[in-house]
Amino acid sequence: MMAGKPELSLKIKDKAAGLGFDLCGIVSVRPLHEHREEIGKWLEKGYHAGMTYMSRHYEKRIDPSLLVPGARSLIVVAMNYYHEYNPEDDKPVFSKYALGQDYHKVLKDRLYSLLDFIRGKIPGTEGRTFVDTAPVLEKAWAAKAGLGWIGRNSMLINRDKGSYIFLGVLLINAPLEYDRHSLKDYCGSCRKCIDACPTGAIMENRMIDSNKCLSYLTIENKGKIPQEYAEKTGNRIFGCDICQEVCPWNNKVKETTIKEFDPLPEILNYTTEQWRNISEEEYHSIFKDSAVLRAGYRGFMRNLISG
Ligand code: B12
Ligand code: SF4
Ligand code: SF4
Repeated sequence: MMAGKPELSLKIKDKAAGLGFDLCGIVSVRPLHEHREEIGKWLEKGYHAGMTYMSRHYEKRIDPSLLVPGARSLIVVAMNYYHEYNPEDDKPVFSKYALGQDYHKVLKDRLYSLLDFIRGKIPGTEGRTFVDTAPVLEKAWAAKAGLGWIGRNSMLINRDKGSYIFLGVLLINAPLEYDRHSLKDYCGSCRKCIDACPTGAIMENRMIDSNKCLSYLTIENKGKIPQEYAEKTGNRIFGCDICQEVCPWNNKVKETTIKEFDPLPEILNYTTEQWRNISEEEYHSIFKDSAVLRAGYRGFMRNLISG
């Protein structure tokens, strides 16, 4: 007998937990008209910097049913990637999300398993998985699904898990029982992230000016890093975690148990000098399964000499 909707939603959440996801929420699909104006302004003002792909598929970003015809339910998951990582002075700093294997694949593989599980319960279910790269407002959906709130640093933060969590979305054409949450903000009067950001990239509306953000400048940006920002990178060579490091909600978070996120030995052991001497071939071999490939060899080398 097919499970009823509330029972099925619970089973999906259990399955998600069994697959290694720390959080899972389910909401019904609808256009996010309330974010239309803000996204428009963000793009108009050029806060997406050189990420031209951000300005494409504007309508799809607002309305996920344009991504999966007949989409009814949106399942949002989060996975902890936190590792204690305090490299010594002679080593460069990678942001924590890039210490292990590429999260896109790690999350997507598990989301496909979740989709298979749902198909076993509701035969014929059509669905798509999204992790990072598609026009889906992952943080806004995660907040709506009750996974946390959007902090002043623009990150989705959960009271137990903090913000070192990846987000992923599974969009399906079957109806489910949905979570209902009131949206609460737990930043209070804190402004630590805004004060700590070395480049002033965090705006008052909880959005980021990518032109100033060291994460953008060291990863997505293909050109030179403007001198005024290059000076602020210090020995950070791939991404930036400063606005998460200072956040009190990350003080007590536990390390991830996902094996694929174990730091690469080279990241833990190579000195800045050693990194400066790697060939393009070595770069591709070390980072073959890593998100660090996103910077490209030239970008990676540029980051090593900036600062
Ligand atoms: C573009 C992008 C970037 C850009 C721009 C950052 C930004 N904040 O927009 C750059 C390159 C700078 C970047 C950096 C980083 N990123 Co990034 N990035 C994205 C991406 C692909 C799109 C985000 C986006 O649409 N931005 C455009 C603006 C318009 O949207 P927005 O900030 O999401 O704002 C909306 C919400 O905040 C919402 N909102 C605002 N207030 C409120 C209030 C309420 C109540 C609600 C419901 C909603 C809401 O409305 C806004 C739109 O109107 C997402 C993946 C995805 N597809 O969503 C990952 C994503 C946001 N990034 C992620 C990560 C890990 C990072 C870094 C930590 C990486 C690093 N260590 O270097 C940094 C963090 C920088 C920071 N403080 O935000 C994770 C964040 C996980 C989390 N816990 O939040 C995501 C979700 C990827 C993933 N799948 O896990 N990123
Ligand atoms: S990631 Fe770094 S540069 Fe970007 S907003 Fe946070 S602290 Fe500022
Ligand atoms: S540092 Fe403070 S203001 Fe910033 S996100 Fe964390 S709690 Fe919110």
